Amino acid sequence: MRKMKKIMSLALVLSLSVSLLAGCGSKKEEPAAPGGDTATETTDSVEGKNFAILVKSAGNPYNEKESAGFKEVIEAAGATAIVKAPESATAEAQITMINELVAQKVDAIAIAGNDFDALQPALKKAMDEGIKVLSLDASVNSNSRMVHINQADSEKIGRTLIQATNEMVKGEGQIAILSATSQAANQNTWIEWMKTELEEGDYSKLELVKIAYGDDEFQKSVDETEALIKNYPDLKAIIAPTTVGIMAAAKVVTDKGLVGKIAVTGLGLPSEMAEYITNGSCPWMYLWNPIDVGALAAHASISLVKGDITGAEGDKFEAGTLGSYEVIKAADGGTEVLLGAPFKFDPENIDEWKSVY
Ligand code: RAM
Repeated sequence: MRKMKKIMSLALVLSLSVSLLAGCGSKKEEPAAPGGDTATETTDSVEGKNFAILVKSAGNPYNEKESAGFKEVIEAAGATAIVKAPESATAEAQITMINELVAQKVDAIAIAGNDFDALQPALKKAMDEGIKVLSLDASVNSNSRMVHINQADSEKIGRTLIQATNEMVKGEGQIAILSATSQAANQNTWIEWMKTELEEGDYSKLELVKIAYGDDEFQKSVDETEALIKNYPDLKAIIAPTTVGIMAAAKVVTDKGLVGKIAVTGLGLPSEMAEYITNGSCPWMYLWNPIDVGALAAHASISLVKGDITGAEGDKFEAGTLGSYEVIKAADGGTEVLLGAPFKFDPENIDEWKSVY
């Protein structure tokens, strides 16, 4: 735990002064990239090239941290980072922005998808024009991307959240999930693993009564939490696998004087959740470093544009201070790069982390 914290702090500090291994890319012949790109050229430098990141929506600090990590790495490589975020987390808004980026002839697009399938025509068009496309955080389907940057093992996240909740409610009672949008691939995958854990484990006295969607909007997440509490007076826990949702749920539970009666857990930013971990509304929660998710996506984007990788299984690349990564097979039939393990935040460590991210 101490070692882990040290490594993460070090990575964070170093990521602020990261210098890329510009000029170290080895030239090699690559097969055609998924998505129809015909030829992959190789280049040693990305100076002057344009790298876009398109996150789920504006006003979400998690997305802002992802974008900051991306920008830092891209600019350190002498390239330009274009940061895009639609007002709300919809596929339509992202399609408009993808089309703009294609018209701008950017070199790469890293996207946290608001829909698994709906972005395919727009992203395929981008790849047909030679733009390198990858997803991060929330994947798009394997025909719409060259590789996905996955923040942590999805099965582990889903199963761990049920095990934690079970412990918090002492094995008994009604529980609910407060998610982001109903179309988000990351939340939906985690929820599927939560359901699998509920079926496979010894949870006969736990009852999942409802999955609500706050759309990663704070007020909607507050409203949905209030509705859960009203409609299920015996509710014992809320699992929010979204940083926006978990903060909204913890605030409502706190404001209504329900600390100790309803436990909130899920995935939260330490900076936003410190007060709720301290007051006990959220006994503990999990996350990874969103700055690193963005930074890893930037390194992968650069390696794709340089032609060092195509996103094929077995591809290897250097991600600066984050270390070396390998492209592996993803559960959805495509490929992915796994950032690392999720990290647990509790009353003992939250004060050390709240200023980090
Ligand atoms: C929210 C977003 C994001 C997710 C985190 C955990 O900020 O939905 O996609 O990864 O929560």
